[in-house]
Amino acid sequence: MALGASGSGNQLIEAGGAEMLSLPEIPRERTAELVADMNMKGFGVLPGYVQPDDLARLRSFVEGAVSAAGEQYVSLTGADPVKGTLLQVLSSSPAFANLLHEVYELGAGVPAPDQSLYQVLRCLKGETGLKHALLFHFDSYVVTALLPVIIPTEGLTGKLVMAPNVRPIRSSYLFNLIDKIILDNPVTKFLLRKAYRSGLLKLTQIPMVPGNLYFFWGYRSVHGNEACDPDKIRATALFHFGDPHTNSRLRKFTGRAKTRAQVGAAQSS
Ligand SMILES: O=C(O)CCC(=O)C(=O)O
Ligand SMILES: [Fe+2]
Repeated sequence: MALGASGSGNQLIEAGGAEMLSLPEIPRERTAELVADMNMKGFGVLPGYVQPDDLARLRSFVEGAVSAAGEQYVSLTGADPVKGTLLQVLSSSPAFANLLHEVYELGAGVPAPDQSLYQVLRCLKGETGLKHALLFHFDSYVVTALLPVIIPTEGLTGKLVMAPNVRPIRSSYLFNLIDKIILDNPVTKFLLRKAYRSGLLKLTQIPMVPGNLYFFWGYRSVHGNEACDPDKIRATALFHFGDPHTNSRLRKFTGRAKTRAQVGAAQSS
């Protein structure tokens, strides 16, 4: 369903007078459809979430960042390195945070925790970009929203691939850690890559369209991206929300408590 058909119009969002971002308002019924798609197909899409003009400016920013990295892989984590861009405006917009909270609540059936969004701009290019293909993993956060910024239009386009919803939200960090140890080791990763490339492992393939906003249960789904041509840029902005294990003493003990989203610092502040 096209967003324009929701009839609710766009909202202009301003950040410090610098950037204006025009975002569609998503009615709750549309969010419920999105969540149903995430549960049933593995992912939901809001087509044309970001306007072409906004996207064009973001594209120039990415090209600059990749050029500064010597036309190689670069990832920018948090709001600071993307200050003044649409990505910062987006992650600090209450409407955007509310959308992720609503997805969380409709999916998890419990109130959204008081945590900020964790954002990453991930740019693949060159040989180093290729090294980031098919690195299958679970995210640490329940909801993943993915905005493709630049996607190659021919050759290897770097589709998102996933085995959706293969695990529940674990009741304890220990079970989550066991899952991660099983998946996050070089042997499993190698075997999964091999099985996928040989066609033995069938995964849901999602072609990426810049400007669309894709949602999936990153914590519950094994996922990664296919390779993209090393001479082209593939850039995706990721917004993660809802870390179920912030209070785990085990995580603090094992030193994996690098809490990247801030707890008790909701975005709307
Ligand atoms: O860029 C992508 O398509 C996915 C990246 C991802 O899953 C992640 O950064 O957690
Ligand atoms: Fe991920």
